[in-house]
Amino acid sequence: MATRRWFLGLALIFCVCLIPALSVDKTNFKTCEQSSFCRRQRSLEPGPSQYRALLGSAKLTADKFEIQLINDKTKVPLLLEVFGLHGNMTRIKINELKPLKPRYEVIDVLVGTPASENLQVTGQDDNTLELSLGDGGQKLLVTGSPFRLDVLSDQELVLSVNSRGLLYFEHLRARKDTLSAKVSSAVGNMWHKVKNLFSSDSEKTNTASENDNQSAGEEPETVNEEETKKEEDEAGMWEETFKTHTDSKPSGPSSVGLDFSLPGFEHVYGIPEHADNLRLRTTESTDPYRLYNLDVFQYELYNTMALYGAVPLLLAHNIHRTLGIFWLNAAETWVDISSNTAGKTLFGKMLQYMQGGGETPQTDVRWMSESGIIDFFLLLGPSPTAVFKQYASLTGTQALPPYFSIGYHQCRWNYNDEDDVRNVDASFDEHDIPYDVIWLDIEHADGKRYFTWDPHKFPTPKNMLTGLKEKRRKMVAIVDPHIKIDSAYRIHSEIRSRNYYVKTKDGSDYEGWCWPGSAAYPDFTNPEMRAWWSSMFSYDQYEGSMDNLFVWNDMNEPSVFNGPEVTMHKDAVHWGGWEHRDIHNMYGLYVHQATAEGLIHRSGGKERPFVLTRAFFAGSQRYGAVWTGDNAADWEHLKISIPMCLSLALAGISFCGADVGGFFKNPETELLVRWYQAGAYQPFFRAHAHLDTPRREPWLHGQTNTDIIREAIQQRYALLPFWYTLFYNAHRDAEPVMRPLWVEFPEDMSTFAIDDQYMLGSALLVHPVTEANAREVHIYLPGIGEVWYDVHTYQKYKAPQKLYQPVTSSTIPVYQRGGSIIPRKDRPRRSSDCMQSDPFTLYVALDLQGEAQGQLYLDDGHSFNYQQNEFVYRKFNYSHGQLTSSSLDPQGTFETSEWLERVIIIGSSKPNSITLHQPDGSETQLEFEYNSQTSVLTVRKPGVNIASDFTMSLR
Ligand code: NBV
Repeated sequence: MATRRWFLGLALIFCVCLIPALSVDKTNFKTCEQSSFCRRQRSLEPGPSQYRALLGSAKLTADKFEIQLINDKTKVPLLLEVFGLHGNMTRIKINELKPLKPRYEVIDVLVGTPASENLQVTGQDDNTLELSLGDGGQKLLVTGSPFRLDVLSDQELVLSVNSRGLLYFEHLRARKDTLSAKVSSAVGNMWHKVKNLFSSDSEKTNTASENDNQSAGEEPETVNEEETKKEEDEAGMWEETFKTHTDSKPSGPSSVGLDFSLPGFEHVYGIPEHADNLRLRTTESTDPYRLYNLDVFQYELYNTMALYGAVPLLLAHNIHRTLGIFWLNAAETWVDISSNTAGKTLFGKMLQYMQGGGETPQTDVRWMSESGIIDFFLLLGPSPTAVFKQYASLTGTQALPPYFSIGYHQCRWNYNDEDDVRNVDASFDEHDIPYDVIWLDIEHADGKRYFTWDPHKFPTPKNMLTGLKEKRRKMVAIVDPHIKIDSAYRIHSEIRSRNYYVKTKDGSDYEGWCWPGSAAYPDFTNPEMRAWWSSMFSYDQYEGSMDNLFVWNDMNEPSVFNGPEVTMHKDAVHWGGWEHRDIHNMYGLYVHQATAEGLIHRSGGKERPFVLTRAFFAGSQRYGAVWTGDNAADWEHLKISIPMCLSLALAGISFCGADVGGFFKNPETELLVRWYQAGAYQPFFRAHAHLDTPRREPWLHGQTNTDIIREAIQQRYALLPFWYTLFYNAHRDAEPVMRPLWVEFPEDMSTFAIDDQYMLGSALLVHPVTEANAREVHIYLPGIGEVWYDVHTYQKYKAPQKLYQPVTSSTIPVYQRGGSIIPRKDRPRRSSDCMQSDPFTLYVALDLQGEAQGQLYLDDGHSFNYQQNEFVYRKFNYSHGQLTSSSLDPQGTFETSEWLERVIIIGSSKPNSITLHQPDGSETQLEFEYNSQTSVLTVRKPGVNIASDFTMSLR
């Protein structure tokens, strides 16, 4: 039996590895029609809601407003709770008033309990209640029958909930047929039994189990059994089969859904991860966007299929306002989007009437989740930055990465052995190409037993790591969450003996097939399991590891080769008795969290971790970087890497990148070179390749191409101080590092659908070449009354304009915005660490008023000491011929020897003299050069310490 399973496993691995790169096998993944709750919900069409809000049950307490809802058909009562939150946000929860057993409520995603504002009932008539929503001047109208919610801001309708009547709530129930009636009547008992599987933790179980909604409001009407029975005759309510897999659905139907109408909005974004354009499409004639973390082999582009990660945050933007809807649910979720329905809905009509005619655009969004409760946050902006801050106040900001990790990473599946690593490392030096990290994939471990090393290929990992350390470089090794079932493997036997594996519905350890053969899956939802996993990264536990070894979590959707849709069975059971169904989209987040905490733990809490993850959820930004998984060496995949990372950035995850060169297939040289050029301007910059592809390190493509790749990587390294400052701003203020043009130009409608170019911070506009044989690219330079400078030629362009930019194979179209100042380090080195004490050059690009501003953040680049104020945060300001440097945060105490070597003022006129004034009163005349053709002034050797105040005056 065991041999047969092995054979099957190997056959599977063989198929996965060797199938020629074609395209995704869609039959492996469910359509909405095949996912019974999606089918059921979608069959409910817009119309008057079946729900009524019982206005008499309304209750206002110190921190919330609550009211009961009743379904007029089934008579099942729900409880709706409204929390007005600080900072222009509202949270709304809808749960059953008296669920048969607790329904799952997401924990561990929010960074804390959001602070509430006082709500007030400010008006009421027969069918409506008006609430004022705290500090933002917003009102919430609760309409009784049919039930709906409307959010108004300064008398203007911003958003409506359930205005299309799509509130859908499958109450938990006992199964009606005789055989399973017994099963269902025992549901309550079983719940406690299942909990006992996790004996050591039972008292710590998610407090959702202690929910007590029983006391709220008035006595509900009796449940209409007949209606409930009618519903249940539908297939898929109590059992669902997909291909050869049967989902036992022990709790029966439990899905929830709701619609949101956004009058005045035509552009919606977010809900990563999909291989699609930045602006979300309407899904009236396709499947909805799906959020269900999956290992999709050879994913297809421009569609709504699910991928490895999910962030249930949608943003809407128009010239007046940006808002966000954060749907906090970790179960399989589908999102339908429709638009131009103004006139069809009551509110569209109302708005049209209020605005005096003309068809008002409207977008409607419908969320559908398989289980849990309805729990959503309305982030009312009104600016893009305000929405980013609101979302970050709930889920946290991007972790500040260690400095090395924003350099270049060299990866492939696999670097074969220690010699291979040494040779690749040496070749970078031979070819004068900077890099920071070399990566090891699954073949480095002993039989895919993570935390170990193959004794033949990697017999002396510490020697190897020491060699890299001497070059001031790092290594990343993969640690996947599927654990080989092998009693001689310590990690496995410890997890088993501690009872930390995910369970099957019958209570045994859940087993599936993955890279090591038969594998089990640690239950990362269990905090004890996470703490134990973290402890495995200590130097005395992870043998052969050193402080320059970092980690990569792959396959953490989780990927289960022989599971339904290549993932875990939904009826598998986690800590606290929750079904995998309830927490699926969070599994990867928990793996990432436990790993990142492990790296912090091994350093005694001192050092910042670097962990890359493939699966993610809301909040993953707190733990490190994300990449877009197994792309392919195609031009279209290069192109899609931009909107994919932009969508992630909008959803709080700034540290994003795509495999440079494409994972599957062999890139033609031109594509590889263009990909390096594009990747150099994306936040996470790593080349990676499939096991079966020929080697493609940067020096293998002829001298000219090596030179172009070197140049792209060197440009990345020169800009590292700028990147690091952007990451600090993301960490501190929730500003996306890479951002869509509309974030910077929110009133310019022509930017709203652009996703082949983007901004880095507010200073650089990047439009990578993503076409074969390109001779020119079409670039849109936005901003009324603004100017842009080509960073290579300093040529000045007035905006707004559409620019036809001729390109050669070495061109990367990048423009610095007039009015910005960018710090760079222009001396090429072996690695970022080697640049540590190098001097800075400031690139000052003047706007039409002759002004410019910029920032620089620096610290030790690796520890948490910045949290004790060991940082430098400077502001540069140029106006009226004076450049001043002052502290942006005087609390910063970091001391550095880094100094200012040069200032380049772009768009300048020629001065007669330049004087440097320092705080001690000294004045120094500076040398300079002026190029009248380019209008560029180069000021030589100011020589001041970069952390000190100074003024430089041009006369
Ligand atoms: O570990 C092998 C690969 C890895 O190189 C890749 O980056 C991951 O996305 N892994 C997937 C598993 C195999 C994919 C065919």
